[in-house]
Amino acid sequence: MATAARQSLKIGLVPADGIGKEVIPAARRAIEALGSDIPKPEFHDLVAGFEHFTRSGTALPEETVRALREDCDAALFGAVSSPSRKVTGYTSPIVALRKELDLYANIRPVVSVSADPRGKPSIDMVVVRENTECLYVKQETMIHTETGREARATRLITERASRRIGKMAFEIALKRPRKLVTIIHKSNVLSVTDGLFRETVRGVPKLPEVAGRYDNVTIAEQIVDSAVYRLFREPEIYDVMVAPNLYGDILSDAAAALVGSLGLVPSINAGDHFVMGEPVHGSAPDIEGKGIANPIAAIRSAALMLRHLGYEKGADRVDNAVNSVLREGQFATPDLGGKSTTAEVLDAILKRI
Ligand code: GGG
Repeated sequence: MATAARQSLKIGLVPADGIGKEVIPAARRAIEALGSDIPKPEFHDLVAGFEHFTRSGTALPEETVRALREDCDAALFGAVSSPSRKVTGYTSPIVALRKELDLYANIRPVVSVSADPRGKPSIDMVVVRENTECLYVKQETMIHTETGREARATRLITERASRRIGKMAFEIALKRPRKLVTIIHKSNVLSVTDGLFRETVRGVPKLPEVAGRYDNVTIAEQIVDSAVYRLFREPEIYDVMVAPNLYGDILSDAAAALVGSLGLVPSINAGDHFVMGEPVHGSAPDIEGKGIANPIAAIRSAALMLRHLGYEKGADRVDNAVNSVLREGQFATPDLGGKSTTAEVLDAILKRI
């Protein structure tokens, strides 16, 4: 996304549930610390989430969607605690928001921090997850049969969505040294749906509108179960992984284990006209309100959002500050084996920005 000459940067903040309410304010502070390296930020506090649903009967108010569409240049979303059972009238606001704003790509870099600031990270991959289709279209039905209940779900894979997520993966690969795209699928079993995904992504470099553009990008593919196995055995084989929604969701959480904690891994939900940063972690109800949530994934998501908007310098300052804190090791929240609070980690990062 090219940098527009903006006087101000209007950022919607949707902390939503649980520790989202603790880490999104931390990300806001990191953005504010950047001063003139970015246009003056203007924050819009917006509501969504299961907690909001229990209070008001709405998980994603129309006003939140309208404000994001009409008043904001970008957004940060925290986390959501959808219940594991069906609740009448409730649907996941994050899944809905990705669709409403057509944020079709969930881009999740998983990168370790090397001890030497000039060293190469041992883990360095990007999971590019299709964000609007697959089982997340949430078309589920239940019927009662003679032998008991029978539940069905529609899994939607379209050529259009597979093509655009494929293009996104190839564009990301172009900017990386290894330029390798691995397509994740299960088309040995799901030959129609995953078959279409695999074939369409493979076909992206042959599209007339990108003729020659991806000639230097290598394409590999991997069946999803073996991809998970190899992710843990030999993570260095991956560069950019592109996957349908559900596999991408699972793979990126799994990959987070390779870098020490889900509390470190950022993401953006990107479309052609809007970007929304979002930590990969969930709402973590077990630690909510204790002040010990790791703010790094949210802060890195803010950096990723700024980078996507073209504010490289600001994004670098945030990422470098986070990397210094992780390298120094003095301030670490419990998920990383430390005893620091959210506020202490945030302060350490702000001092280094
Ligand atoms: N920030 C990522 C997040 O909230 N993950 C949990 C998740 O995806 N939940 C889906 C939901 O609760 O609707």
